Amino acid sequence: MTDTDSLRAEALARIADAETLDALEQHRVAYLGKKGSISGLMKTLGGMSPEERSKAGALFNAVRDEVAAALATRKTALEGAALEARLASETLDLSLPSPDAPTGSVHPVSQVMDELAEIFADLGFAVATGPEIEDDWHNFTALNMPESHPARAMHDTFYFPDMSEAQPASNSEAVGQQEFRSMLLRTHTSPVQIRSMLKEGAPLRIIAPGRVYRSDSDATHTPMFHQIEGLVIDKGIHLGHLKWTLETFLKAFFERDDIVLRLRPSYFPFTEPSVEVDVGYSMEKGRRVVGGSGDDEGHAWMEVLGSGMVNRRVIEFGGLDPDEWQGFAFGTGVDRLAMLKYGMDDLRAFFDGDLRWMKHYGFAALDVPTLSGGVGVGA
Ligand code: 2NL
Repeated sequence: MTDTDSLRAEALARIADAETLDALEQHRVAYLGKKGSISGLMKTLGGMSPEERSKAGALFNAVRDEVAAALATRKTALEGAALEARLASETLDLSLPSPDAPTGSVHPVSQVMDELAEIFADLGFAVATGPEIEDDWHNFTALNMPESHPARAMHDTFYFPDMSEAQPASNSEAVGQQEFRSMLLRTHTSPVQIRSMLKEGAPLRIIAPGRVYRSDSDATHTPMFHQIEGLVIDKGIHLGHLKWTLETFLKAFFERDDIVLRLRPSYFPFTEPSVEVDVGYSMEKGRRVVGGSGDDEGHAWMEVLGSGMVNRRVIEFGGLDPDEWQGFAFGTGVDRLAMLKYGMDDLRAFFDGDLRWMKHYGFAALDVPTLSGGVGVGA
């Protein structure tokens, strides 16, 4: 018993004297560790008579608990002292100016995409997305461009190598036993809308923004660029709906009310009739927009959109009955819209990744376009 008392006294004294957390840990191991002296005491219980064991067991347990509690108390005290010492030695001067942290910026294309999504969300359009690697059925055939159609050649398509030997097409909407679907990089975002028609049915009100690819490269064309298309399918849709929607969109996007539209007849295989849309603004009001050219009445006109009433055949390819459902659609280049609105003059610089250009034309991360705050915050 006296052995136990002196072991207890020695342990408590050493723990109280421990100066560091390391020293304290060594004491814990020496007393309570697997091979520690208090653990050793516990092992002697096996050789005792039942009466002895219940008495000694209670005592050993009490000593063990007391030592464990002393270790915890000392540990808290040492940690507290360490923190006090650190706080005393480290200082922070809150009056110093903040360091020059590098800030990123939002690319004009991303900014304009967000502006477009915001404007069209307000008009009830959902954003639809789809694959950039497409098959020629969704990219061409369903858009009323059969294999022989000259518009296919006009699109300068990037085709993937013919994998027909390796991977026969499994899905065969328009594909016979012996035919295979060639894969390509989508040349417009129209296939996204075909997929939406097939999947969601009608009525439908969507915009499809995204990357598109054409094998074309010069001062005004890059092999990858951004397009946004819109599609409305419902009952009794007519050209008036198209004109109102595009006028409302363009006024919101260019943030001016004096915008007038000029609709010119055009041709796209997927719309009938097809309409090219020019936007006109009064030149007296100032604020020139890049690319505009004047006419006799002091109006400047810029071609901004292609559009039309969805061709009946395309509605059929979308799995709908064209006698029941009609629609309008439009498409335009996002990069071009960004150039017109924010005054960039070289498309190629968009994709050079030059940080000086980004610093000049980029947007602050918090310039989120909102209809209440204005969709186009100053660049
Ligand atoms: C342009 C013209 C256009 C469409 C795109 C479309 C999509 C479906 C059905 C019918 Cl699913 N039309 N899209 C219609 C007219 C014009 O784009 O100049 N794009 C750069």
